[in-house]
Amino acid sequence: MATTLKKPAARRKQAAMYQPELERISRRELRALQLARLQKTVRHAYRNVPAVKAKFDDAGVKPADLKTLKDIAKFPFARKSDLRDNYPMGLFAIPQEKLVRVHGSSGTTGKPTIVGYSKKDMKSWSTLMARSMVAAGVKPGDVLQNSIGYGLFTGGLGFHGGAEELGCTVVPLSGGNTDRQIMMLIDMQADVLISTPSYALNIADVAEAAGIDLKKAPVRVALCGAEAATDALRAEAGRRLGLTMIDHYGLSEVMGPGVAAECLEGAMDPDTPGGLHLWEDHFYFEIIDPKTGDVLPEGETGELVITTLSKEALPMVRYRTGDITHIIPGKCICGRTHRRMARAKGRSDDMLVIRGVNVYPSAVEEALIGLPGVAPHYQLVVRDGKSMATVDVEVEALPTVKKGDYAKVAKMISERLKQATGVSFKVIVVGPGKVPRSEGKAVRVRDLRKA
Ligand code: DLL
Repeated sequence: MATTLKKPAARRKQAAMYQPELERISRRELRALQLARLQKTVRHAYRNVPAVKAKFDDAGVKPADLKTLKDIAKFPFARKSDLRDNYPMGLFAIPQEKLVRVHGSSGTTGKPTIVGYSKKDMKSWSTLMARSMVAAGVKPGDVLQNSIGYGLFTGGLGFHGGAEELGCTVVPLSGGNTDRQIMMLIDMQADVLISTPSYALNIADVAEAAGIDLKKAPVRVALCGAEAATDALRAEAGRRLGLTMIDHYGLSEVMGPGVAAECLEGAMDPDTPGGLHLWEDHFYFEIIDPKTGDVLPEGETGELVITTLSKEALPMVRYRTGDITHIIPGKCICGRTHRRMARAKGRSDDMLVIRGVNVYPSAVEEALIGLPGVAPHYQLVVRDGKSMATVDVEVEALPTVKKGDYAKVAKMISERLKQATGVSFKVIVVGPGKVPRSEGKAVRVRDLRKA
């Protein structure tokens, strides 16, 4: 009679899931669901977005050509420029009366790229965010301090919707005013902090300078994302705040946060550093060679390309994210069947080519963090040079380092960077607080070139 019941011990081991039937779906069922949704998305975009129809026609493909999942490779890519060329709402597939929300890209220059949501899109988004939060160990009733920007940026309101869907108490602070953030974390006895990794580090700095030990506060987990951050930076922020950092990935063009998320079990497992479950029932993921556009075999590193599988307002077919990552082979210990991607290294357009060598700001971060006397705050400064641009690394010294020793510290950093990246950087060591602090996405590259 009791044969269908699992043993209590086995049941206790199961990771908490928001939608267990979808999160543990068999790969076979998932593929069938993906194909049906992919065909629907491609048809919907072709029928309702003239710019998509023109592009498919130019490439000589029709929705009916999509018979298997692999057939998606026949379809043309979508790029950020498509959104710009059709600004603000030319790629939307539903009439404006059916739109319930718009958001935008976080670009700081020029016009933002505008993205939209139907009522059903909003429901899918908040459900995926709730799913991601439960994967991070968040429970209904938890107090969440949301320190990610609200507004056109998808971060603040994306997490907000998920928290309400799950039944959490949201403290909607948005980014900035760090003293107040610290006060509220303590006064509201927040269980969860939501911020970018660089802002979490800024909060730790400001608290420590004020003599406040946030490790004693109840906050146990930080839901972090929106920017590339190395394991070293995340570990440092986590240690100083006394919490576990969980990574969330997403982009406005296909939804916002909630596209991929780390699970608590995986984050605690030393064998799977930085794996984020790709929510494959709502998105179809490919990794391509950024130069040739060819789809790469599973496990190889390349550019992540995403097709939405449920979006009504803005269906996106083969969107080139610019983010460099790979699929982690094998199953996750949490029991979810959705594959995982490695932490995104940064956008291909963040990459600097220095005297012929490709350098990501994250490689510099990796090398810097943890060096004696060096604070985890840095910027790469690009200037016009005689024949080509020069890139200097500006790094902050810890308050314990005497000014007279800055040159020695600079030499040590320069040697470490040369070893790690193969590039000889000029390193400028500056005093505490001199590198601008992040209140959202950190600015890692300061481009001072005139053109
Ligand atoms: O940053 C959405 C988001 C908000 C994700 C809050 C997670 C948390 P956009 O402003 O459109 O959307 O920027 C998207 O940010 O293509 C990546 O280059 C980068 N990015 C986002 N999350 C991560 C992450 C939001 N976890 C762009 N790791 C993406 C590395 C990330 N890069």
